[in-house]
Amino acid sequence: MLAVLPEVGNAQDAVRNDTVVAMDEVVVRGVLSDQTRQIKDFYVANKAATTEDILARMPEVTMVRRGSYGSEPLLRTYNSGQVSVLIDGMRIHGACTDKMDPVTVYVEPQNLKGINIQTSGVAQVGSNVGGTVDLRLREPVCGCDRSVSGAVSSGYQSAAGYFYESGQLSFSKERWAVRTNATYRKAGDYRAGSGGVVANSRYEKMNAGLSALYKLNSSWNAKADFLYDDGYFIGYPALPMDVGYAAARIASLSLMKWKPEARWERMQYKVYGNTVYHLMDDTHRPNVAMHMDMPGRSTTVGALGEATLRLGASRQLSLRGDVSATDLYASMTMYQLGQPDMYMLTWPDNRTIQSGVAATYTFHPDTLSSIIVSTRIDQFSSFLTTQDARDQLTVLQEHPERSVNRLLKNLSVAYSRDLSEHFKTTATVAYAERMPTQSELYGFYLFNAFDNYDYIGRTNLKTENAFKGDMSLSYSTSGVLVSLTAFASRVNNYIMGVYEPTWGTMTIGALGVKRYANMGFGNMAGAEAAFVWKAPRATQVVSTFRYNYGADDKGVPLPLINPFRNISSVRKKKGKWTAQLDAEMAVAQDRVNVAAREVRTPGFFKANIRLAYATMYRLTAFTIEGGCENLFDATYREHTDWGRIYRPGRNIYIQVNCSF
Ligand SMILES: [Cu+2]
Repeated sequence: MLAVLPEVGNAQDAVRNDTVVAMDEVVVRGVLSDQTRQIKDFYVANKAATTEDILARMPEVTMVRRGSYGSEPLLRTYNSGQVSVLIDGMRIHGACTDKMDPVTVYVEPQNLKGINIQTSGVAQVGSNVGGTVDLRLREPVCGCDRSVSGAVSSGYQSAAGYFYESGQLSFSKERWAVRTNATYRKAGDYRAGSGGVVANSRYEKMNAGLSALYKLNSSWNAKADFLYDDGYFIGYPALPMDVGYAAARIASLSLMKWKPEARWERMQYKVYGNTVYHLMDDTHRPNVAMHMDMPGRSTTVGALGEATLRLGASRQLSLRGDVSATDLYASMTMYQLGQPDMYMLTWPDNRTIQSGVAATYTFHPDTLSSIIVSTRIDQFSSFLTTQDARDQLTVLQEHPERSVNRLLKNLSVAYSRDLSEHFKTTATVAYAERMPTQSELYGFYLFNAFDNYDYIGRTNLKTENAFKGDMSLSYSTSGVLVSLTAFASRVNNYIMGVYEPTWGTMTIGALGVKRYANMGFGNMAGAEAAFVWKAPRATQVVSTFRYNYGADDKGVPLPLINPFRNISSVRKKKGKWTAQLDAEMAVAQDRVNVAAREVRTPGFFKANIRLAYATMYRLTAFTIEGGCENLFDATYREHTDWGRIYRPGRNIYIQVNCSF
């Protein structure tokens, strides 16, 4: 909702209330492009920020934290099964049954062109009830002044003894361009606010990307992308296990057309494949009753086509078609002294085949207003692929051999109107459906450390659907942007774990077994506001607010809903110096879900101070930045942090960047 920034050729995003955070020198169009840069500085607080740090500052995003790395992004009040996270429009599925590897860990800010968040209306890229996070990959650029350019960064942070190193190198010719980058992060166990060290919170990872572009003619480009990500040890203090090794390989080939004056203005065809491997590790934990091996793998292949058709000065049609197939598997082997090893499939081998078509029609009934009608239909088919998997699920379910087929229907209408030169309003109504997740369908004794229950899937779940509405009002001048959005939705056939008192647990210490079932409905509502001010004397002010509310059909609060929260930044530039002061606060969350064993979270206040110095020597730019996060060493946690583990305390950082 924050910045309403149409990307080139993507005008419907402008009205649909979406956020596009531009990561760098992105070509943006529209009256708010000035505010973009301010907002970009606000989101990317320091150069070592991870993709999840950037997401955490966006008002519509809630991060579920289980360790220092691998936080799971949720949108507004929706849980992860209700939200789609994509990389450049590609589907990719984590390989961890415990959600340790949200897709956002595989993309570094260095790989990113922008983050596209869609919260209202129907997502063109996939059926879901909660919205979409699409991580747009950066593209190499042809015809640059300098044929070779690059950057190196190095940094240190005190709270976790953390090192950050990254490098980027680009080649640019008239017809072709190549971009490569690599990032290495290594953090020790961090120190919490005015307290001790949080054991098993360290991590180490390596990410690399290669992207090559070839100009076929004046309007068509061919592009190849490859992303490589390896995590060697990633600690999850809120979970009983850590990650020993995690690997993702993501590849795609695209053909893209961009011809502004043509009838078929924009086209893209893409084929892609990705695989994620995940291996959990309990060897660093003391007093483990029974050691376990828990590997998982996901493999996805897919293809997509997109086109934007200009139907005259005021009408436009965007079309998308996509297909994908995802194979998932995860198992658990338990080693108990003096007894035979016990092996079971936690995600019995399964395949999900998806195909969908989407269309968005934009038109302007008059010069002041626009209407966008979006629709998407998806066909899903999930089934078990091995006899072992079918044999295992026979224990629980009546017809494990049958495939689960669902036809998902989505429709939204958005109306937007300029009320005056500076005021603009948008209203959206939508109906959306989603496919149950593979854990909800096939999960077999998946231990959930949040409520301490083992979870079991069910293949005859009904399709979850939502009626959604939102309204926003924005005021913008050359120096000020104020926006306010309010939203409400009802989710029917809400999928949740329900306690099965007669079933025995598998995990030692688990309180019982819950099985996924459709509840009646959930009611959700909330509001977000943003204030951006280009103040005199090179000073900028950005402040964002959000409030979320969720309750089930009996009025019981839904779990993992953050309370009222505000983040504000003041930034001032003088000559080569930039100084920034951040304040983050949240009120206490008293609305908790007792069945999910949630407890009250106290409110907190946190301040950060940042200083940067930038200079040029010949053609090389140097930046030194430093600062102190959590200046007053506050002991705090957010409501969606698992395990009541406190966040890092005072953290002094320094970062040196050099680009040529
Ligand atoms: Cu895991």
